[in-house]
Amino acid sequence: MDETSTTFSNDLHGTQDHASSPGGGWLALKAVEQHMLRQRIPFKGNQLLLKMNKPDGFDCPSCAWPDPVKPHMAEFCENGAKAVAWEATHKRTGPEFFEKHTVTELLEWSDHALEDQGRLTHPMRYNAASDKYEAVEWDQAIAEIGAELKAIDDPNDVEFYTSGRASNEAAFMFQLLGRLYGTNNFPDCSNMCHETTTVSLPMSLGVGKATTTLDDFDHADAVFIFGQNAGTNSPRMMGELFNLVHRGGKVVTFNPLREKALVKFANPQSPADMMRPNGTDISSQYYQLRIGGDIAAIQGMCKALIEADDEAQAHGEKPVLDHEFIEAHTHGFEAFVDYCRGLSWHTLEAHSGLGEHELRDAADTYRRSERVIACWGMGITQHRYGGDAIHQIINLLLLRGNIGKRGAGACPVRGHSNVQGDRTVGIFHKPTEEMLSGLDKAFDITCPREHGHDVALCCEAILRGDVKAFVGLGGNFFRAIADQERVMAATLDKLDLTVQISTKLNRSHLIHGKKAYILPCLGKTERDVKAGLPQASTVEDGMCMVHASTGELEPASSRLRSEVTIISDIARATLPVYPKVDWAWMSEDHDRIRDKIEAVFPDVFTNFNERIKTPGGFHLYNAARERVWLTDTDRANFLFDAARLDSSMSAPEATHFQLLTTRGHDQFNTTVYSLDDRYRDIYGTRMVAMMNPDDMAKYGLEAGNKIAFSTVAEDGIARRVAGFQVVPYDIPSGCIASYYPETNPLIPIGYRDERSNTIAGKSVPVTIELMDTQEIEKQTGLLATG
Ligand SMILES: Nc1nc2c(c(=O)[nH]1)N[C@H]1C(S)=C(S)[C@@H](COP(=O)(O)OP(=O)(O)OC[C@H]3O[C@@H](n4cnc5c(=O)[nH]c(N)nc54)[C@H](O)[C@@H]3O)O[C@H]1N2
Ligand SMILES: Nc1nc2c(c(=O)[nH]1)N[C@H]1C(S)=C(S)[C@@H](COP(=O)(O)OP(=O)(O)OC[C@H]3O[C@@H](n4cnc5c(=O)[nH]c(N)nc54)[C@H](O)[C@@H]3O)O[C@H]1N2
Ligand SMILES: [Mo]
Repeated sequence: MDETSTTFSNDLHGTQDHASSPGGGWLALKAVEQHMLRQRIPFKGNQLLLKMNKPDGFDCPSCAWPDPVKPHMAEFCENGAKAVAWEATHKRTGPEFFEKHTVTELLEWSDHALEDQGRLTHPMRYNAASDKYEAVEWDQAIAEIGAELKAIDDPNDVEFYTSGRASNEAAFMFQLLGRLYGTNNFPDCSNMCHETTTVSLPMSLGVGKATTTLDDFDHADAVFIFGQNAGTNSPRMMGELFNLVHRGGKVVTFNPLREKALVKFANPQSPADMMRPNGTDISSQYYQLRIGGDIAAIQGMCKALIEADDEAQAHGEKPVLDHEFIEAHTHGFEAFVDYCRGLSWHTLEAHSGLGEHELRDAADTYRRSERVIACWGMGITQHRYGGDAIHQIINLLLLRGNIGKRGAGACPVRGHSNVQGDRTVGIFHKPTEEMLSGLDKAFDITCPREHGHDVALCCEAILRGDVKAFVGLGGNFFRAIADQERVMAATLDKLDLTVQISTKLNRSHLIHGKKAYILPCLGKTERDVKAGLPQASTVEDGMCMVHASTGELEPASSRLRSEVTIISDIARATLPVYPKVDWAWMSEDHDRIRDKIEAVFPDVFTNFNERIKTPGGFHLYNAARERVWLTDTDRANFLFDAARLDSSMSAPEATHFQLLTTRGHDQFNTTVYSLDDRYRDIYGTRMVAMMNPDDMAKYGLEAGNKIAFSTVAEDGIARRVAGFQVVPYDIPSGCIASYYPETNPLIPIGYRDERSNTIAGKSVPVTIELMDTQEIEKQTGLLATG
């Protein structure tokens, strides 16, 4: 069931229609229509998309980009529409499906094939004798799960995983379940994503979230984008960039790949733009730096600005740096300036892969722009020195007072639609004492104090054999993690219990424990009626706006339960009675859960139920935005750790490549909608290695050759994945790009941002080898029968 026939339309010279077209445009509308039809949903006159991201509708289940306060007629994007269609599909994965296929057989299926079976409809229980999942009644499943969990002696042997689609209400109930069970083991998809930001941004600014709101994008003069592919992963951001460019603002992009929509974009929401064959030029400057070259690139810009400021001062001209802001609000400026002066252009060029003149040009655009926003994504966070790169981004912003002024700020672009909210309401393996005592007081309980596991620590515990049970609230843990094959092998049939609360079948259901359950739940688009009343849930977007989301659609099956109900049912079957924790009462009415959230976090969620009635919701206080600095120095910190930065800039080994693992245009994380990546002109397969043509020539490779990657790791463990077709691509020499999650077995679990443990999936050191005919034939044969 994997991709056996592959075709390439990759064309570096842009002779193809698709290759030469801008991002967005008519092709985006066509893609939405095709995708909906494939999911057997009529496109014409569809009301579904009109309800998306509207005050009275549902929040898009795709990314965390905020909704505008005054939405367009249809406030959706191509990939948001795909995410909705994928959930609203008319296909079903019921008991008849599981009856036909053993788990061993399904393990050979591709990620796309598994999820494409459609929505899960029944609770399922694994039967080891038949090696199949079989339908089970809800009550039975819940009672058995409760009995299993109760039988485990040490609560720290259980992992409670959250993926970022869970609503605030579901996440709050889930952390309460875990903590009353007795653990702070809350591995969270954020640990593979923006944990780097959550940990390192507060060191600079005292907050771990965006200091911008959408309004700032309307007032910015320039947006600098580091390692974030907006056209695919937060396409509604393209609307902001589009407007900015039409106002005369600048977009400056740093990315090893020329991501199509950041080069040119035709805005499907703008009729005039749709009539222009080439769309709008988005980035005025596009810097294809080396993988991991951001630290050097940003320091080069800072150095250029400091030099320009010296010169301006010497000539009695207006200073380049905002000395008033620096004086009043920052700490560490002098030391940082000295450090930058000491850096050699030679090193900065070698490491960034960019020339001094390019970095000076970029710095020039920065200084000419009064108000600058810096955005970053996984191209920054998923590195060993990801946190250090974030510190450099903030240093750059601080030099000209670009924090806490309208039109400027730090904008980490978060991923999952509610990944930020889940953390705010308590999904955290290192909870603060303040939060725990809030919980203790609100519920008259005693929460465990010992810190728990994040994703990396959870994987290590599984590898050591120290985990007995895994409970997943959404997501596809075993496919999204690093060192996937090793962790899967240590899980399959070895854990006592795995429970997955999910909407669709995925690989994590197949990596089952001795006892295993799949519990099917409602999606965001679906009506959630409790005690006769439709329930709204809430989410917090990537710019700290909290708002309600109400599902519209008839549920995919009458048996589905809401996440909140499932968690409450498991809690009742597992935990002793706590007089002040009435699970059933809370789960019947989300207002009651929100009242409890407010009781635990009174300053953050003051008048919670009242405030979500405002269309568009409310903004959570962000101290740095107000120039209040909750840092160790009570100021915004210029940060550089010279020794760490030095090692981050050690010369790249000539003998190996840096591999970046990224998302294609037809995927949402491990959910693969199709094998095409229209924005990179790759069709029909995801098993590709995008390589620099000079590197190909050096290694005697031709387009279409099949190669294997092997990780260069110090731990002596062999990690190899084979079957990637070479595609000549516009990427710096020494760098290769390929897709996530196909490459995840290559990433050692110890390979992560050092402060936050975030998976370093953007710079995996690999060697490559040409596959021999025998191995190719064997693999093709396997896939054909799979
Ligand atoms: N349609 C869709 N939307 C999504 C998702 C999805 O899978 N599909 N996923 C959601 C989630 S959870 C997240 S976290 C976000 C992810 O959204 P992004 O942050 O955009 O994630 P990626 O696609 O992994 O990679 C980002 C970019 O980083 C670049 N890059 C790689 N290495 C480097 C580097 O060293 N330096 C620089 N400057 N750039 C580099 C890559 O070329 C790529 O363009 O999107 C969210 N939205
Ligand atoms: N190599 C590499 N690895 C990476 C990354 C990378 O860039 N490179 N990115 C990392 C990042 S940023 C992230 S966020 C993680 C993602 O890791 P996860 O969040 O664990 O993975 P997803 O693929 O988003 O999860 C998809 C599954 O979620 C379930 N689902 C969908 N909607 C719902 C819902 O409403 N409720 C419930 N209960 N379940 C639902 C479906 O069953 C679906 O199969 O992966 C990380 N892994
Ligand atoms: Mo993410």
